[in-house]
Amino acid sequence: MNRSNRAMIFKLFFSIFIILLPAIVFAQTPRVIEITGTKDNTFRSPGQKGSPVVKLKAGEVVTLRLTCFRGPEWEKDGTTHDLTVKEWKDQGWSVRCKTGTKDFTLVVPDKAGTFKAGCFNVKCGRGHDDMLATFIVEP
Ligand SMILES: [Cu+2]
Repeated sequence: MNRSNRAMIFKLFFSIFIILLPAIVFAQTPRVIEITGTKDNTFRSPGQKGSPVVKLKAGEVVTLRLTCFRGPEWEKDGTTHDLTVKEWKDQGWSVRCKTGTKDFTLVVPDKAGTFKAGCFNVKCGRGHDDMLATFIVEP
């Protein structure tokens, strides 16, 4: 194989790589799950009324985008709410937020089922015990 053939093959593969790059990047970008912890101590999700119900795929990587507002009570360090799934706690599904928006990259565990998420650890005042969301994990 001569030099110009090799250069052509390199150009061909490089072009294919450049064309496929957006697909590769897009496929690896986790889905964003937006949840807001409100000043009234509820969880809300865009496009939904009431307590959020979020469908997830077992094993899926997601970006949990948590936006928090300060309720009637908060912790000394400024933490306003947390979002915890008790069954998944050891896999990172217990995150805390201060006022503002924070992203968490999390892996949905493999077991299908319905799981409750709640503000279980930060005493945010009135409504705290009902500050819930539901995750439905599909196989
Ligand atoms: Cu709370």
